[in-house]
Amino acid sequence: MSITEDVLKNHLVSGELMLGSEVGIKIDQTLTQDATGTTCYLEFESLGLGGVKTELSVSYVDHNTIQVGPENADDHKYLQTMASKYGIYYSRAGNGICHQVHLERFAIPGKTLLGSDSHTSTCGGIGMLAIGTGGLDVAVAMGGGPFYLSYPKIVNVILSGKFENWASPKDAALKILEIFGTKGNVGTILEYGGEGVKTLDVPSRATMTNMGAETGVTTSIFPSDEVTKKFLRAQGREESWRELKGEEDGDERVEIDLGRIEPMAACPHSPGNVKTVEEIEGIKVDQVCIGSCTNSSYADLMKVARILKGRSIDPEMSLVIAPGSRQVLQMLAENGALADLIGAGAKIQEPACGFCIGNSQSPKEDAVSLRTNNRNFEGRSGTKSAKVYLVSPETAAAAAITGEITDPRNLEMEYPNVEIPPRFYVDDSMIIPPSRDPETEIFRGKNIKNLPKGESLPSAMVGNVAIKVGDEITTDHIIPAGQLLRYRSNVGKYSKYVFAPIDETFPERCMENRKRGMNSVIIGGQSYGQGSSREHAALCPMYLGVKCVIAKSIERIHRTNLINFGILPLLFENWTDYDRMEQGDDIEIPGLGEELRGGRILVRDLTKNLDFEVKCEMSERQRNILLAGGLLLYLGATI
Ligand code: MIC
Ligand code: SF4
Repeated sequence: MSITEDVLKNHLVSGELMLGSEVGIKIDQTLTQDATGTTCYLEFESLGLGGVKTELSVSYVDHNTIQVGPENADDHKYLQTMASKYGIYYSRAGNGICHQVHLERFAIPGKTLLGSDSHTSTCGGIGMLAIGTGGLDVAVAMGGGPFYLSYPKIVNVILSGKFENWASPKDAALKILEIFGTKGNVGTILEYGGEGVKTLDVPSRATMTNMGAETGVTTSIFPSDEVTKKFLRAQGREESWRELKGEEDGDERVEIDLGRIEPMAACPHSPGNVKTVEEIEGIKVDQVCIGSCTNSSYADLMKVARILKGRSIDPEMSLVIAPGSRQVLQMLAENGALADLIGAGAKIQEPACGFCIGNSQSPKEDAVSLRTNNRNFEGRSGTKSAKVYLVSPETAAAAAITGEITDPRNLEMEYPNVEIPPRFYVDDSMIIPPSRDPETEIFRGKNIKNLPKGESLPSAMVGNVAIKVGDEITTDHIIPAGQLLRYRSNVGKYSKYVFAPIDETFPERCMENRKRGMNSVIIGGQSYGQGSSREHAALCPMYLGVKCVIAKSIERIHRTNLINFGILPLLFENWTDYDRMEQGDDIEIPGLGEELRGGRILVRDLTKNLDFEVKCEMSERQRNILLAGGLLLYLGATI
């Protein structure tokens, strides 16, 4: 059996272990972060589920820590009181990025983890089946409900050899992106194996499973071996270790020789736009940002500190460093590496998502910014004209010194090899255990508004195409984060920004459609909804009256979010129908009852006088959710 099959089998609640069939699995642990958390906990409350029923649930505060105005801090207080009352651990702002902290302090090989963040897959590095999804699915799992997924295709990624100096796990993650691309991988799990695995410590493995999210796979998982045991021991958690090894007999196989990996970069504006650093050397760089849940571990930042020690950054450079956790920052402070970073001219940020989500450190107009994070979608940095390249910490540090994209092999210094310490600095005092006191009063700031209510699906529908977009539209296009993150708890206000980076007039058109008694429809290209797990990319369109998305393909998490909020996800059977449709077309879907069962339904473009079929393959459960008007109504929530 493969590791994936083993873990799925041990957690199976419903369904058959057969490629493509919908299986329900028991969730052992959940995590939320504050930007998706407030909505998730509002949903949890509306479901009236009482306390959490998982083995462990943690609420992290790591995204909205800028706190300009009271909204963020009010949300934190809401999260803290919710956590205390319902049995959830609360990791305070300043304790670090959810994925990094979870890996350090809570992740357990062989267990399942569901998180309201797409990079929950990070804990796959320790051998967890760790899956990112929308907040509503996490709310249900916290209440003890199963999580449903399509039984995955398993791709064995067999690693051999070991990295040459200056090649790193980030470069391997980018190699994976070069091989798999950012689309067409829905319903797949990457399972790592081979002799090369032994050469990678747990944080290195986690960098690779983290960025697996960018390929669109369900998750990625590593075996749990002696290296895993060593990491857990160093975290003072050896008792959580268990061995996990698989048969390496999945549905497909890809072989990678780590010894042949070179320094790589994802060029603007997609993580899939991969080149070798050598190919782009010499481009002038204005900003370097080191951190994020991909590359902010102790070893990552120690390497950077060793490269920068005794040197100064380029005079025109802005260098920003955000450690992944308080553990990392504390260790850098204690061993003096922090002084080396500061001495070289780095701006040290708190351990949080920070620049990665674009809520701070936006570069200047037209800047070239080199970052160690995982996404470089246009405008995500907060500066639309900026060109963001994703690189390893080593390549980032090299550019900070030279002021241009530099292959770190050309630095003419000895490679700063950093081993996992025998003992990490452990202090969990920023993680508050729950009181489970039912009398706890929940704090609700003025910015927390009630969740919008869905509507049940009509048996036939008329609608208007409010927007037609191209391929690879990300959730950052659908509902941007950055400065707008403060409105995550206020759907009415946040909805004014749906599709803002593409077309600011979209919400107005939806409102006009509503006045005409029309539903709104979105037409999408390939890989619609890639990127984040933010359910606001479905919730806000629902609020505006969007009832249906017809696309060439839709990414996994976003598709689930659409269904959870009662929006029909339909796929073009014939892609030429996409070409024929236009924004402004009125459409009719004459049959939405029994027809949904057949896997195909008829769409009529009334403006173009065109009839065509679309695919609507879904499980009976998903169909019932849609008919009910979304998962909350299906589960009888009080909204
Ligand atoms: C991201 O990296 O885009 C985020 C912000 O972490 C999101 C979650 C969110 O939008 O709050 C994610 O990856 O799911
Ligand atoms: Fe935070 Fe960036 Fe990781 Fe998302 S990708 S969880 S914003 S650090």
